[in-house]
Amino acid sequence: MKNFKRLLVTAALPYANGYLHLGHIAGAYLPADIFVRYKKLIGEDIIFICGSDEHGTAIEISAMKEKVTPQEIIDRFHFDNKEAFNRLGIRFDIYSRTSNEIHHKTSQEFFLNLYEKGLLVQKSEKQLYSEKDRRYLADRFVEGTCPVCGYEEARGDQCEKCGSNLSPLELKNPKSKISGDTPVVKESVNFFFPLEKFQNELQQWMSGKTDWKANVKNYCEGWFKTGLKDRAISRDLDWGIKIPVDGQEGKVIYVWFEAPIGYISATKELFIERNQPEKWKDYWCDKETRLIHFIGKDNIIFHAIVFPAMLMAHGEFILPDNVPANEFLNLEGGKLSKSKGHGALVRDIVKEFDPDLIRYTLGTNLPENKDSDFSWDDFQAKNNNELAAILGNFVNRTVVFAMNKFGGKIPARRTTEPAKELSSEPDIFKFVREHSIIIADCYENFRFRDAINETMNVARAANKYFNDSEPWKIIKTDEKKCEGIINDCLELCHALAILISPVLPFTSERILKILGTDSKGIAWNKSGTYCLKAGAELGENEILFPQIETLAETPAETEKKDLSLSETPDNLIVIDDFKKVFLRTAKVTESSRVEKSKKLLKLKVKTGGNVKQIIAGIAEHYSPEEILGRTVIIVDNLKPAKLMGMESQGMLLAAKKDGKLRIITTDGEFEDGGEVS
Ligand code: B3M
Ligand code: ZN
Repeated sequence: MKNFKRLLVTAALPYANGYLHLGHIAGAYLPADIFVRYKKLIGEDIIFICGSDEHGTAIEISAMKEKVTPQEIIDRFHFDNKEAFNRLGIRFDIYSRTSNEIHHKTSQEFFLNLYEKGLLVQKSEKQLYSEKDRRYLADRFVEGTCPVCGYEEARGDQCEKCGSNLSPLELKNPKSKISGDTPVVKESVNFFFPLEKFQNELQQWMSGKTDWKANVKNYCEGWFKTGLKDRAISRDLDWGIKIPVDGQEGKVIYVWFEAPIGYISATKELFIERNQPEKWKDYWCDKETRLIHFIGKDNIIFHAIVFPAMLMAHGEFILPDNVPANEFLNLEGGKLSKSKGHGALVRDIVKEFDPDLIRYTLGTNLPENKDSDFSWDDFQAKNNNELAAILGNFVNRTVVFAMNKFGGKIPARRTTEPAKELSSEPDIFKFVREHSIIIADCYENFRFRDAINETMNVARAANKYFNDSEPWKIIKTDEKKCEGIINDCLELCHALAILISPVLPFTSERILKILGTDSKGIAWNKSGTYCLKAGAELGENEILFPQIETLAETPAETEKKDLSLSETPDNLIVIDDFKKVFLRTAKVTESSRVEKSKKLLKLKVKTGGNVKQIIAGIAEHYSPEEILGRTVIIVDNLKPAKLMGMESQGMLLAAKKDGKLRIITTDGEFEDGGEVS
């Protein structure tokens, strides 16, 4: 790949007429933020641009519905969304707004540039006009009957019932959404951008983009196949950016023409704030700048085709180097469940969960190549089984050991001059350095899910190093050696703080604080090297990821969660961990269905002299009779849990065969109460 001098990263400008939800975050903003944070850590020159998209009919309609001005709407959502991003740790260099004067000016100059080159054509088109409202009724200002399915409340741009794309003129019985008036057809002259003219140049340019994601390329190829058509770029509206040409009163620039220009305006604004008013040109006009647009898939056409064509037409600006668009995130199988009291809105969720848990849960579920699913249960599973069990556990056990045995100070290294005796470092340091390269490669190629998994593998390896080194034993015989081990482990905490920081920036800061240091001067290539000062005081310890108890309310939900909790956590364990689990043979002495549950059976099992109650999620695979009298294997020391109000004191071992759950039985072989190891 070409070497660039600097990077310009943009994330789609959210419309300031609604609150951000998790789908938005997973589509564009989280991957962009992770990428930018990683690039900053490797020391690249990068700026990250975003802001509110504050024009368009959707905003005018919201204002009308609430009987307030569009300005009130955009102010409300601009500041709310800005705050939501902030709470999630999504750190733009600037979060601007397209209502700013600088953007109006920049867009008008852009428009004029094309106009003066004679590139914009004026065409007369039929439009709906309301005499009563004294205005043309663009897109969503009209409602009527869908010509395809007959739905009576179809919008002028789309039928929400059957999904057909429509134009206002196609609606039967059209009505103004403002007054209910029946509009008439009138001619209106609008400006068109000659997209058709740019098809060849666009196709040629895109054929060089061999590293683009397949989903983006395929989508564009579909458009090329059908053939690009010229697009109207003016609208008969009040709210928006005025057309900078005489005789255009009552018209504004189409929102999708000016919104991407917002990236340029916001960059100008950023450098005015930084007192370098000319510097924006380095980012937009120099071929040595790499421009990347992070967006969701519904915006591909505008970022990979229309805006590049506009930039080609203008001629003074660079074109995007990549447009790594994501697919959609489905929430709870497509439905946005508000019934549980948790909406999918960021503003609500950040009140309830650690922002890093949100980032991690979304990050491991990013819809990178296809739509992905997200459920509320994921929060619990990702927190308890991964963040707490692997990462939190490693940091905590290391720090607690250092607190208890070495007086809260960083103990001495295994050699006095490790730099000169690199071979004295344990193998895991090399593993960490190698992994930092693997993870970096994932980030460079927009494979964020893989990057996160590889990062967690480093935490898994760190736990294994702790276990294998057995510091709790070594301390009894060789204190010096033990100091070296704990010093290594603290360095591994430091390395992890670096490697996780693009994904878990808040946790990274917290780990560094626990280690008695901070993020000043951290860099990607420091992970897997010795960074801490022996003898320095540690900070205060804290539990990074407290356990999350089941969030369930309804029986169906309780059941679903309890079943999901019995899944194997995705982490490696060592033999000592396994030894903590007491497995025993048990005989099923009573068995019945649980009322109102399709999945649960209530069992009594005998293990030697003991009788236990187990609520098992096997009713879809076994009748109560089938299981009665069998000798099974149970987890005997499981903390009791309540399932649908009944205590369950253990768990049966089972395996899947052809999609069916089969209980592991030892019928006839063993008595009940036998220890399994
Ligand atoms: N506001 C659409 C959206 O939020 C639009 C993006 C503009 S990016 C220049 O999905
Ligand atoms: Zn329809």
